[in-house]
Amino acid sequence: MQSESVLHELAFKALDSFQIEIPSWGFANTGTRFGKFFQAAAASTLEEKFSDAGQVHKLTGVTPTLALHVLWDLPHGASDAAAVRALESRFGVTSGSINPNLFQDQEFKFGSLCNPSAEIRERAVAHMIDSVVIARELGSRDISLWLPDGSNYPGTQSIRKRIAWLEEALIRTHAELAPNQRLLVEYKPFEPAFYHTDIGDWGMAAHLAVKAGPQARVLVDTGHHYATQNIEQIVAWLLHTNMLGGFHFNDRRYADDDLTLGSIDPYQIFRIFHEIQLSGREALQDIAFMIDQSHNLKGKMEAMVQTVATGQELWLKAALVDRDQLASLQDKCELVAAEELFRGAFWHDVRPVLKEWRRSKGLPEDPLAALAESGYVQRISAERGGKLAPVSSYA
Ligand code: RM4
Ligand code: MN
Ligand code: MN
Repeated sequence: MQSESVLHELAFKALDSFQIEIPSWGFANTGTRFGKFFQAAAASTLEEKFSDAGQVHKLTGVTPTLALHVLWDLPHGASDAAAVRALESRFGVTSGSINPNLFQDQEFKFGSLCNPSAEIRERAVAHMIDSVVIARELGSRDISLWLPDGSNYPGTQSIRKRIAWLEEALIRTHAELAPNQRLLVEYKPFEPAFYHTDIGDWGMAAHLAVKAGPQARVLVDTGHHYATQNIEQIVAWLLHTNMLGGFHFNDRRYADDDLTLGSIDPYQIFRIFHEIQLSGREALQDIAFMIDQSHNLKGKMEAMVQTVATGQELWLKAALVDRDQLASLQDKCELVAAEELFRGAFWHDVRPVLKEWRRSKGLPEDPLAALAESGYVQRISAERGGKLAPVSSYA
């Protein structure tokens, strides 16, 4: 490990470079396919989601943008943009990635961009193009596509035809992007489809992104892998091929559990962060860090603040790896020494320096405690608790 003063400087630099986008759906009532447990503090309007996001940003200082889901947050499309703009300035956070919704409409039962019906595919492409327009109106760089399409039974759909339809749809969407916009292609091995998913892994996503055009990249959702997959290796490949567009961070134990970041396997996030930090500062500009979580049991505000703080801790730990020293140990095949150096950074208690950094920025030292002291959750629970109306998000 380096000297204390070097560590301190490194830590501050690392923390200055870390920002993470929070999702609007992380504040709303969500559930599982078995049901939902409503929370009094849950946000049910976009105004409430912006208010919560503004509060998280005020407490942590590192969440300036809010990811929006078109159907849940902008049901009237681009004509909602002016209202969203007003919320941005009122609550001090701006719109982040725009997430099209191709999974809730009844007509998408057998697929959206990959539906065998040309007419339905056309409607799905129109929704993608609307999403590009919404993003442009809101000044958002990224359109973040998660495609639910797939099939449940062997032999019931042509996998090859669907690849071609998807290529065509993404080429058409890409053609609508402004020069500063990007199309991020997310992958997921299963769910809602159980036999084949049209974008099932990072190879398929990377192929589609290349095919779509130069402004398309891959989005890695940490929960969208089989249990033993080596995600940092996928990240290293995407970095090497300049195809990494961003992340949906969360944690999982079994499937796409959407648990809070680092709650099950913090070492994995550390390993991913290490690969990113190896690739240098410039690359960082092009990698969108986003949270994609659904807090069914934990308080939503608490879970979000906890997640952001955990992200900072793990980012900081990864920054403490002495990368020159590690490279030389790797080259000499000094395995145990290399591993101990790597693990040493992971076990380093970064919380004191993180507190110091927060103080230096005029932020509360302990954002979770500050949230509790602020009385914000009690206030919104009292204000919102009465309206436990069902909401449409199942994230
Ligand atoms: C998917 C995927 C998407 C998210 C939806 C709601 O599993 O992770 O990114 O927007 O859920
Ligand atoms: Mn996701
Ligand atoms: Mn997911």
